Amino acid sequence: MINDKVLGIILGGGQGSRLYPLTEDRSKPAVPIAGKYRLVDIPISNCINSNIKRMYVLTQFNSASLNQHIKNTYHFSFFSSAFVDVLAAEQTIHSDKWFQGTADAVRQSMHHFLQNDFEYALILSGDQLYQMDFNDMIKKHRESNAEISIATYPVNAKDATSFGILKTNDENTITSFIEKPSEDLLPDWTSDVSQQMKNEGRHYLASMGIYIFNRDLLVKLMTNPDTVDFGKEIIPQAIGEHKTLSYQYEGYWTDIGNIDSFFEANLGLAENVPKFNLYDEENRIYTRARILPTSKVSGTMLHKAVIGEGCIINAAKIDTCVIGIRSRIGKEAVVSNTYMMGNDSFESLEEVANNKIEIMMGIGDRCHINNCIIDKNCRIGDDTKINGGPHLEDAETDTYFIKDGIVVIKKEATIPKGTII
Ligand code: ADQ
Ligand code: ADP
Repeated sequence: MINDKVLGIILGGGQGSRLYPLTEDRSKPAVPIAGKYRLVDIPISNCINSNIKRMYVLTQFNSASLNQHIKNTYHFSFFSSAFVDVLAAEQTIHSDKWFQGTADAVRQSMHHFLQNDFEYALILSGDQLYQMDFNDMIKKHRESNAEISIATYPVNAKDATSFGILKTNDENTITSFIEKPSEDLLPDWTSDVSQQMKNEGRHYLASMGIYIFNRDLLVKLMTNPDTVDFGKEIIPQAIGEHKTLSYQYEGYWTDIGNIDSFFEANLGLAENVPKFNLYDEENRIYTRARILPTSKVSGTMLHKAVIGEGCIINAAKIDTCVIGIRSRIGKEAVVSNTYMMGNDSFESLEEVANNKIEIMMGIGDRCHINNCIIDKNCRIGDDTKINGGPHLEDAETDTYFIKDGIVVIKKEATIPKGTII
């Protein structure tokens, strides 16, 4: 019953510049992951699995594809109070500005939230891969009479500089917080973590950017328009003033806010036992049911391959890849360490002939592709060789983008036959 008291608020993304070019013409929550899902399906599914069924997704862009995805995916009973609503930054009489930061996004949308009956606001990031039952966190929040709770995760020194880092007392009350500390400050910010965490070198307690706020406190904290960000202002200012609890989480959790981590998290799904479990029937990840045919594979050596529905694959070899829905891969192609997002539609052979399409959607014959993200609806001509890796410098053209050695083929791009990258 407790979850009738909780409203989910999903921070769908600012400009999404760290995921560029995947966010070039779609909003961040709509970025496709794991071959058939979108980023926003993760926090929404976590809420549904925790029985929290009233949610807002805050986004900077009013993207048609995001609205369509949410409208077509999350149908609740006519008699239920459940909903998933997208709130895009909008001009109002009070504000003509885009969301200036995470707290500003919440502030500008507050009038929508307050139309609902709730006691706790559960604020979530939209770019993380994890499965978490929020009920336990809410229970601990209530039992300890906290006003704010922050989910926390032990990280190592290398990662600590990209997160909010905090310290707690023996009752798990947060006593201090610093947003993204520089390396030289780190020695002051270690915590007494479990032996296993120590063994893994994870001495720092990071904020997961997952917050519970008591409704009245959130309303109060949102009155100052000069505080625009949770990590930079709201949280550090609230510590000490309002009881703020650390809820330590030790399951799998990863931030997928940049190309490198996005790539790694997707390919991680191809491991023998992936850290993120898509096969847990109790905690399903929901997405749009597309009613696609099964995939067809011929003459391909498959090793660590995750393959979506509706694919037609004639490649020679696929190794450590996530191949998204409706993908087509031509004969004798070798594809490794690649996340191919798939296509929005099928192209029939008649269509190709009638429209004189020279390069079909998908990967052509005899291509060699390694260390690559291929966005949707790309056409990669026969005999193309793309070999990503640390030997490549960061670069950008009309059709591709190289970041940290990963080659990202842009959405709808056509790569001419025989191209070498
Ligand atoms: P960051 O992830 O760096 O740190 P931020 O970029 O503010 O923080 O993003 C938090 C979430 O809000 C992301 O999902 C992002 O897409 C979304 N977001 C950002 N700006 C937005 C806007 N204007 N409108 C809507 N959504 C927006 C935060 C905390 C750290 C914590 C990490 C954990 O500040 O303390 O350690 O999250 O990942
Ligand atoms: P997804 O399967 O990734 O959820 P959709 O099926 O919703 O994607 O389609 C994504 C986009 O592709 C939408 O803008 C949709 O209108 C478009 N689309 C879908 N099917 C076709 C088609 N057969 N021909 C052209 N565009 C299509």
